[in-house]
Amino acid sequence: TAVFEGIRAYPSADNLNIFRLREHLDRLFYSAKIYYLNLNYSVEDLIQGTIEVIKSNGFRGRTYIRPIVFVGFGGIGLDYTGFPIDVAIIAVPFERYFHKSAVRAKVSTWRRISNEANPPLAKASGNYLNSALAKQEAIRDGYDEAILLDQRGYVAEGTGENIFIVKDDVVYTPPINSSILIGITRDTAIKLLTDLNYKVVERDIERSELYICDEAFFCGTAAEITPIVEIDQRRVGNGEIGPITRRIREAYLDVVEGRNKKYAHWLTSVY
Ligand code: PY5
Repeated sequence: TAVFEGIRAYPSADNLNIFRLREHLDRLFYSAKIYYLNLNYSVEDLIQGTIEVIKSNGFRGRTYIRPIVFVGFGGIGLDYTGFPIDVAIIAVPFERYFHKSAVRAKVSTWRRISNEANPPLAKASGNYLNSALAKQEAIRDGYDEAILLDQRGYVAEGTGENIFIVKDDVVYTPPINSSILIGITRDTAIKLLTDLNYKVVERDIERSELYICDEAFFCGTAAEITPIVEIDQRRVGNGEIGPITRRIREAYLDVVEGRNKKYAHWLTSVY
């Protein structure tokens, strides 16, 4: 019984910076709250703990951080009232999640878990069994990633990423009631696209819109901005990485690698 986070740290010219650490830890706390997991630590404690873990490992390159809050020792049942709630923070050197510059995706035969059963906006460990089914199916069918539809049949998200599509220079992404994790990279992408003067619309997306869009990309901490160039044996646009996807990917890297001073407040320096 656990909730967790996925966070990245990136080297800049003179430091290693954790991207939107506070927002990730805030989400960890609200995921925990949903499952009645009451931590004896504050966000401030976990910020310090995260920095300490990276420092004591001496990491200087791209790093992935995985804090996990879990029910500690007490018994084997589901009534964990009064059991200790433990936290572990793991950090590992980590470069790319997808080992390709652009990916091919398939709409999964599995549906995304629903708010009526396992709320997707809590980043709970159990949610990833749904993701694992979809991911394994996609990989075994020769694709790189799966796109899950929600219980209503609208596009929800990837197995570990949010999704955006572009049509006629407008950018669309599924709304928060479409069984998604409210991604911090999604929020970052919306802000950066708006800065670049693109119109971003949060609305339900039909499966068939995936087949007629000009561009599509996944975004997430691990995936960063990953272009999607094929969906269900149909080329996205002309099958090349599109111009808006290219721009947002560059803008994202400028921010996380410390080149965009406007968003310096999103970076927590380790050293
Ligand atoms: N949707 C799901 C289901 C996710 O697991 C993730 C992140 C996202 C969206 C994007 O959220 P954010 O932008 O806040 O990272 N996935 C984790 C990650 O570290 C784990 C992937 C295995 O990217």
